Parts: sequence; C-alpha cells; structure tokens
Amino acid sequence: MYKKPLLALAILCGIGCSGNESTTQEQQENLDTTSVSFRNQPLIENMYTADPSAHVFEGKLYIYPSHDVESAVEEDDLGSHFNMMDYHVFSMDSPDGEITDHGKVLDIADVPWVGRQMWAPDAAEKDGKYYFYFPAKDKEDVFRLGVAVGDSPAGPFTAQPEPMEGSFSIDPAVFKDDDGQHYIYWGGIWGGQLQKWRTGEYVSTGDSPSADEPADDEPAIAPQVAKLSEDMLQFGESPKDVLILDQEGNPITAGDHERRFFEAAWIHKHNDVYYFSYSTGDTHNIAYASGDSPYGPFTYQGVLLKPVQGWTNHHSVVKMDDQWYVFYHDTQLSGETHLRNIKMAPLNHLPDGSIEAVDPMSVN
Ligand code: FUB
Repeated sequence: MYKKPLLALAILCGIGCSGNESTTQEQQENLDTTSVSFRNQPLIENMYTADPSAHVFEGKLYIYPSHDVESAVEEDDLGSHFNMMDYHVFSMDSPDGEITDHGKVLDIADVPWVGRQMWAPDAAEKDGKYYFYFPAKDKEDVFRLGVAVGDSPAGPFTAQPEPMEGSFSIDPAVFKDDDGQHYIYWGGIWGGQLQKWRTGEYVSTGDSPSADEPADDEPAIAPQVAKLSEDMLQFGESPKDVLILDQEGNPITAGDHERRFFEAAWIHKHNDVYYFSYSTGDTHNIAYASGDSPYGPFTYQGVLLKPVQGWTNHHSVVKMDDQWYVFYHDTQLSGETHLRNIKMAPLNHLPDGSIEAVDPMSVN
C-alpha cells in the first residue's frame, strides 16, 4: 500500500488524458489551457506534517499531526517509508490566525516499547490533563496504540511504559460525547494490519496488501471502538466493530473499495447526529456515514473530502466559533507521497443533514 503517488496523475488524467486515442485540435487546445491548482495552502512549510487531528482546547485550535521525514527506508506496499520518529504540536488562536509550533512533544527514544513508525496521533482532555494517543510498531513489528500524558494541550507528553493493553492497528481518534464519556476509534487495513486481527489474535498469512482480507462479497473489515477507561490510559471495555451499512441496511462489502473503511477514523457530532468519517484508501476519498449512537451502526452517506494529491487521505473535523473545518494533508510542498503538508478548509453541513464535499483541487 501507499506505494504510488498515483493520485496526482489520476487528478490530472481525469481532466486531460485521452488514453491511446489521438486528440482533436480542440481537445489539444483545452489541454494546453487546463491546469489544476490547490484550493488551500500548507499551514506549515518548514517541516513535513500529515494526518492532522484538530481540537479546540482552552479556546485555541490545537493540531496534532504526524511528523513526516525523509528516511533511508525503502518504499514498500506496507508503508515502511512512512518512518516517523517524533511528534510536534501546533496551535492557532483563531482559524485564520498565525500557527505556532510548540516544538517536539514526544520522541521515539522516550517510548520504551516502540520499534519504529510513529503514525497518525490524536489527543484528548479530561479534568485538566491532556492525553496524547499514537500508533507505532512495537519491537516485534506489530502496530500498537500508546498513550502519553501532559499538563498542557501543547505538551510535552510523557509516555506510558507499555502500549494500551490489548491494543492493535493504527490511527486512534478520541471523541468526547456531550455527557463527558470518551470513546476511542481506530484501525487501518493493509499496512495498518487490522486485517491480521480478524480472529482476535494476530494471524498473518503474508505481507501482500490482500493477504488476510475477507472475500470481496463478505462484509468489509470494521474499524474499532471502545469507551476509554476512567483514567484515559486503557480501553474501558472490549473493542467493538463499528458497522458501516449501505442505504438498504446491508454491511458495506470488502470488495466495495469506493465505500469500505480503510483507515483514518474520525467522529464528530452535529445536531445530535454522529458522523463517522474515514479514508477509503486505494480510492482516496474521505467518506462519511451517520448514525444515532457513538457505537453506530452508521449508514454510508457520501464523500466529505475528495482525493488530494498524494496516495493517502487523512483528515479531522472540528468546530470553532460556529463554523466547522476539515483539516487534511496533501503533497503540495514535496510531490512525494510520504512527505506531506497539512491544510484546512471550511466544511458545511447542509439543512438535510448531508455534508457538502470539499474538493481540495480546482480546475482552471
Ligand atoms: O501517516 C502514516 C499513515 O498514512 C497514517 O497512519 C494513515 O492514516 C495514512 O495517512
């Protein structure tokens, strides 16, 4: 997975490529004048950042991204070249304000159980303490979820010596419901290893992206949810499948790559509706589904964020001053799929409860 920076090509070809057929003069003139541009600009330019999880804490927007780095590790289908080793935290006083880098808040050297690859994090607040959740491979190369604790949303954070008990896979996202209960959502297939946990144990029949996946007509692998424990450091209950259904009430199937869950779970609540959103991976959308409980089931509704430049698409949704925003990343600064830069855009809920899809690119 995560292999080819296909998306940029896909976007460009969507408007301009004509396969093997020859182009007419009119088509050629259109090709000459058509260009694709980025609707939004990177929030940070002096380092590569990705997978932005945004929250409002203490009246400011805080952003918890991955910190992408150039690495000597060769690119492979499992995303080994996403070889991140630390995290920074950023904040903004307002959505159009300056962005502040609060510096390095956690380093791989300070987490005894981590072997490599510190991927997409998130953070939560409870009783004035801040909890930073992150996935990383342990010394056996199995993804686990870790927690680190701090006194400020800006960090620094001190990691627990062990990963969360019974944790697996990637991309933790923590949601605080109106009653104060925190829920953690997570999971990612292919390089994120979720497909290897279908029996409840880690079982691997190989490293190809399709190894261990269900047949195309079987229900897709489900993202996971659990209440957090009172102390925020462990699952407070056994993980449960998050069911994503089609409009007829049937589970989305594994072969339905346009709609099935791949990674990057996020949840937000608007007008008492729970919106569960996620990346469809190899079809590059951020899709969303809605329901009336934090556990789901969620009914697939459509696309919230269209494909970005770069293979991965990963987002968060946050409200500040009565306006919703989507944070996401693309590869505008580097053109390399593993060296990303974070961005943001307003996100609008329509009166019928649907969400207006954000298109990160514009065609001129
Ligand atoms: O940043 C590494 C991985 O790429 C994340 O965990 C995925 O969601 C994808 O964005």
